[in-house]
Amino acid sequence: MKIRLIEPRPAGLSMFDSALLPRLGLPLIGRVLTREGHDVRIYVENLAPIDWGDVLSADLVGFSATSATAPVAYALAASLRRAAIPTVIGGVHVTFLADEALDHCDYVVRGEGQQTILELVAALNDPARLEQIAGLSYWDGPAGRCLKRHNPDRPACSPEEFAALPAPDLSLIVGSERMTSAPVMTQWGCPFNCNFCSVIQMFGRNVRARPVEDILDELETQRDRGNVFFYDDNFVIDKPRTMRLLRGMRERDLRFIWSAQVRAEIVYADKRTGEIDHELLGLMRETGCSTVYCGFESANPETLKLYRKQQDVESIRASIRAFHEYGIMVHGMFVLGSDADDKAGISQTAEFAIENEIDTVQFLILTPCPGTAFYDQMAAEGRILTQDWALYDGHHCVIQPTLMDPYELQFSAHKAMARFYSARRAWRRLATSLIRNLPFLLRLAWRDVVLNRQFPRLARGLLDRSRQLDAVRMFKQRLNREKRRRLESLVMVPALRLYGHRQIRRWADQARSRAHIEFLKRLMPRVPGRSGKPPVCDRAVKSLS
Ligand code: B12
Repeated sequence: MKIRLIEPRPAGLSMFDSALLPRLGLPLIGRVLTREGHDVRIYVENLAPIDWGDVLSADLVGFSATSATAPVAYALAASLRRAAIPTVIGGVHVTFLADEALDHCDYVVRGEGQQTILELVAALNDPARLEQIAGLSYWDGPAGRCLKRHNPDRPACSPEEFAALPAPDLSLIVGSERMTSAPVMTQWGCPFNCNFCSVIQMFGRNVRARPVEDILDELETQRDRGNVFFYDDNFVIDKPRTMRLLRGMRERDLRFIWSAQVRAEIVYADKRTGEIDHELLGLMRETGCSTVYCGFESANPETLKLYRKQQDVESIRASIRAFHEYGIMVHGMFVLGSDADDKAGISQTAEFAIENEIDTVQFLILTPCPGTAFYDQMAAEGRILTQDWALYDGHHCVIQPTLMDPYELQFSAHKAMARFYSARRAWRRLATSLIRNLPFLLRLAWRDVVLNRQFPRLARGLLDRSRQLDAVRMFKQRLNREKRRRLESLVMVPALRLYGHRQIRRWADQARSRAHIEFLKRLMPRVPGRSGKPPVCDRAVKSLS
């Protein structure tokens, strides 16, 4: 059967536009389908445009959607359905809103989809078998009198089944060579219970981990890429296992520059005494860890409690210090707008990030993703402002906070980002780094740029905006790991900060952001302050635009 799979890109600009990375659901599903002899191709819109000629001749088209990309996926699926092409959709959003998704698609795969899709494809010519497929939602009954049917949930795959899953087939993705890193996932699930996160509802708290040897084998196949991003929601859950993986990388001489999502307290050998785990950090550094993505969430202890984060502010500080001591960059992920956050609190969080010298940050606005405890709470309290899912990307305020107006939350989060990503701060950091490392950079410029036979191609690429990323990648591929690592640590942070600076401005300038800001402003009470002036936010928005 000819099957085409699509991961649509979200509408509008976001801070993640430069991350040329797919989610791994479709490559995994692609792998299990090709093993059964099907002809599969995957389009990840962020990586390459969709070839509609190819898609329109498929026997089945599948979509993967998060909340923010669900509206685009629905629109595409609805138009294919009108062309009488069967469509199926899966992913973290539709798992919890299958009824909604069926309005646009023929089939919805809820939860983990790798087994359900095989059963669905096998049953397409025999609709009587559909009702036996766990985790499937579909239209049932004679034409004109169809009803939505939701079969019972499919239990999450067992640790043994998980361990036996094949590695996702990235080669099925059109444009996979443009990926900025090799994405590798070693575990599914998260033992924690943060109230805004949909991972626990989707993959459970019972963590399943792949055998270390299999992961090392998968890494062997990615040697050419140079960079690896471990997608685990929490890369260090079972420390001895992580250490075995890292030692295995060292033994097999897998020289990657890698990054991963971790929690702050992994830096401790003993949290009670504050003793730092030098062995783990040393091994991370030695095996090429360049950046950790840390879900710090907030510098406000009350907010951390409300999020059920099980983390204190001191651990955040200690972890930044410890990672930096080992030359590992820190990307701090914060979620703003809890019931304990006010405007001053948000600006303190921005100050905290600057003072503690976090390298890069994301200040996202607390968003109620369907399926989460937080969504249920917001819905029950009538605090959801819009169900335009395209706005559920952490860049838009879609709830009524308690200590602020929605507009104030939107504005404060934007201001926090703009403050952190100030151009002045970025240039200052670049200048200091360049001066400190001048001899190294001059050597590099001479040996690896001027004497590089591909210099003319490289120069042309760097001058052409649309090919800059490819040119940078081509250049990096020529360097050995130590040089690449040093260069990245020098240039990466200022470059990302300048990118952030530009992207924040572009975000605020685009029509859909302005429309949302106007929508939030209309929700503001129109009572002038005691001075008779308009509310502070009204004045503030002028400085935004
Ligand atoms: C890697 C990753 C990223 C990458 C790549 C992003 C991309 N291309 O979307 C980066 C870092 C750029 C990123 C950014 C963001 N991300 Co992100 N990200 C992830 C992460 C950690 C892993 C994704 C993955 O590969 N999972 C593993 C695969 C196997 O799972 P899967 O894709 O869901 O597929 C399985 C099932 O869902 C199902 N399935 C899925 N699709 C389909 C399709 C069909 C046809 C079928 C049959 C089945 C099926 O079967 C698959 C196998 O079982 C997830 C968390 C997670 N554990 O999933 C968050 C996650 C997807 N991200 C999330 C969010 C919110 C974001 C951001 C908006 C904000 C942020 N976190 O900083 C941005 C927006 C990015 C964008 N452009 O849209 C949320 C989405 C929640 C929601 N309801 O929308 C998640 C779930 C994290 C969370 N804590 O809740 N992200």
